[in-house]
Amino acid sequence: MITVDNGRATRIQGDPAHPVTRGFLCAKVAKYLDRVYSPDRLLYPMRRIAPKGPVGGGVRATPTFQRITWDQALDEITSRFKQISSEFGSEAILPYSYGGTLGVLNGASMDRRFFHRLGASQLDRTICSTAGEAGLKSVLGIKLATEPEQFVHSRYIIAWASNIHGNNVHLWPFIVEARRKGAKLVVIDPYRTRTAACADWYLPINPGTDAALALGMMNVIINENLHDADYVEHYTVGFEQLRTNVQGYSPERVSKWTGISVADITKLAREYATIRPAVIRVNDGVQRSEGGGMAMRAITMLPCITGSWKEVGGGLQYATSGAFAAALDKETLKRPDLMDAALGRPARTINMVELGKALNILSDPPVKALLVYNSNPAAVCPDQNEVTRGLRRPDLFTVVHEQFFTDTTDYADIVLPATTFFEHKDLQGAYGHYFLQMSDQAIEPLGECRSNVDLFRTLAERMGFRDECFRESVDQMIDVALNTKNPWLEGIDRKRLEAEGHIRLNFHADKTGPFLPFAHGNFGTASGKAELYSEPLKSQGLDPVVQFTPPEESRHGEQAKTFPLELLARKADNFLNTTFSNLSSIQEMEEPGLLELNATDARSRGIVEGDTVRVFNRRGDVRLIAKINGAVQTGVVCAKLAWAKLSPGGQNINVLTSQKLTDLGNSATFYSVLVEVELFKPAAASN
Ligand SMILES: Nc1nc2c(c(=O)[nH]1)N[C@H]1C(S)=C(S)[C@@H](COP(=O)(O)OP(=O)(O)OC[C@H]3O[C@@H](n4cnc5c(=O)[nH]c(N)nc54)[C@H](O)[C@@H]3O)O[C@H]1N2
Ligand SMILES: Nc1nc2c(c(=O)[nH]1)N[C@H]1C(S)=C(S)[C@@H](COP(=O)(O)OP(=O)(O)OC[C@H]3O[C@@H](n4cnc5c(=O)[nH]c(N)nc54)[C@H](O)[C@@H]3O)O[C@H]1N2
Ligand SMILES: [Mo]
Repeated sequence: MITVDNGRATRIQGDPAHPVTRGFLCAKVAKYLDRVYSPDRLLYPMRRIAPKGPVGGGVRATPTFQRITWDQALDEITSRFKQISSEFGSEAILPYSYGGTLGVLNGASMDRRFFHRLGASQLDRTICSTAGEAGLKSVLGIKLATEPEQFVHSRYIIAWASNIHGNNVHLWPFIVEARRKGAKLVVIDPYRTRTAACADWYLPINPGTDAALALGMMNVIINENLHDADYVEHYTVGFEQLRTNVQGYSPERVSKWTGISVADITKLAREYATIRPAVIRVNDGVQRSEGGGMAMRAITMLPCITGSWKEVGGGLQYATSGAFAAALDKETLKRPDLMDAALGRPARTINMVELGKALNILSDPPVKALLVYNSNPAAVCPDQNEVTRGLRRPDLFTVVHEQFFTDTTDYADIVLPATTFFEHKDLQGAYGHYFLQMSDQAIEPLGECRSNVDLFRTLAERMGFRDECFRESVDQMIDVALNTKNPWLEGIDRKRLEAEGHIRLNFHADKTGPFLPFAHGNFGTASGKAELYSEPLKSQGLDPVVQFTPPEESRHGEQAKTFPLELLARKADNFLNTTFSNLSSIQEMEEPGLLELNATDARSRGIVEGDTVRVFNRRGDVRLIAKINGAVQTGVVCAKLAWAKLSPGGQNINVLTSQKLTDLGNSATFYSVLVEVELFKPAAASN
């Protein structure tokens, strides 16, 4: 809720009537006014007048850019796009977007229509969670989850690779309530997060070994007959194959990989299966490893064999977004059929994680233009040196639609000013709960800012695209999104959302009561059952049950001889990926530029707290300050994501991460990274 006085927003608050967020905001959004009215906001279209690349860590435009009008900017963009299309084909143009706004319209609607009609390359948006989604769906068929409100009924809560306190605070009060009633909170994470610090039981795990742990737990559960034979019989397929498979994962074997003791693995399995209801909050950390898809697959099997989906406060929560994907008409918002008009076929697809390759390795056609919005790839993409090498290409025409002068605008030919969510209207789904929401426009756009929807509507008009869909207003598009026959949307329309702000999807005729998506089967798989054996995986040449394969870039792989430390290239508790990392009021809450390491690893390298260290591998190096705080075990180090240009060497941890993809879902492997650390010697360092 935003209070506006004389056209200026003066206050932002949580909505006390919202059953999940319950009137409080996370620390960063509580300071959102600082972001909207920051003196560093990008307010006008600009054109580059200096060579590409960062200039002295600047967060303002000068001396790199010169102000131009929207007309000049649009003329230049459309003429370059037309020229590139005629010379190289329209697929030489690549959109690049991700999580800037998750609004339904400003996230994916007019932009997609525009690029489809243009015949541009398609972007495979894999940077966050596609491995987890593929792993989860291989079992459940659909991305549904235990709703947060049910956690108060749980008696055993496992936070598995899930930094609830830092990244998902709105779930926390439900856990506090459950614990007041006696629930136990277990945290499985290689990093001692804020969540781990206040858990009842913290199990540090070796990075990338979660599939082994889940298989070990199933070994104990099945061999001790703690599974729910009735649920398994009615609602799963492949249990016998799973039973055979888990025999290879005795707690003794699993202990060697995971670093968790045999006694603890056994105790965890027994407690999870017998203290009911038990819920698993598994999050993305588990799937940012080479074997992340199979890890999520293995973990997802747990509530399917214990039958915990039947219980209020049982089941598993990864993401609830599958409900919105099923209910809303996203296809009509995006209009993929427009590609036929442009090309007569679907355009080629480029994986966003492999931007470095896409920009540097000659493909047919080569990428000659990049339009970035909702994203800061120069900072968030893995293998940053390759990304910035590509972005530096003088022949690459780069347009960036942004709110700030980010690491990516440092390489833009044209920058365009973007609105914040205060300045445009949107429909919002969610991935942590089941409420559909309307976010109204609170204030007029600052300066000459335009929303993503407006930008792409205008670009379509300038390109001469005459299709009706480009003339749709925001309200018309919201109506399109809501106009499905899906029963979950029954009785929900724009007018009601405008009046009520948020409405829970209708899972029941009486519209209330807990949602138990798989209490009676109803899985979204081809068999309609939880697939412990998967024909689709088999046909892709993958293991149809689930196996644990140690990541190559881990202590188990060959490269560990040269680079013995496993790096967790994590998110900051007070930033949102790199968003907010440029605001001083938020920087105060975060200590940036640290390398957290264990005392043993520090000592053997002659490093003491506060030393400047060089962290390096074959891909690059970065300068950080050593912090020895017991957050990680021997063999693991940790550093956090922020704007690259704010750090002393002008680089962030993504110079160390790789473009290698996960086993399922072609996602990024931000947490399978080997490095070495040494004291920083100015002459020896390359930055
Ligand atoms: N404050 C804050 N909140 C955020 C974000 C942010 O940047 N800052 N980002 C948002 C976004 S885009 C996302 S996707 C979500 C992600 O939220 P989370 O799913 O919580 O994702 P991560 O922080 O990537 O990872 C969670 C935890 O997994 C741990 N981990 C790393 N490797 C492993 C492993 O191999 N095994 C296990 N068991 N754990 C491992 C990490 O140490 C981390 O504590 O958060 C959202 N919320
Ligand atoms: N090392 C490492 N790298 C990571 C991760 C990690 O944990 N470790 N996490 C990964 C994950 S999970 C994710 S989701 C990605 C996130 O990658 P991105 O989505 O690129 O994340 P941000 O850094 O938040 O950048 C979003 C940008 O969009 C801009 N923006 C916000 N709203 C709007 C809008 O309405 N319009 C336009 N045009 N722009 C807008 C913001 O100003 C911001 O600069 O990063 C990934 N990268
Ligand atoms: Mo993400």
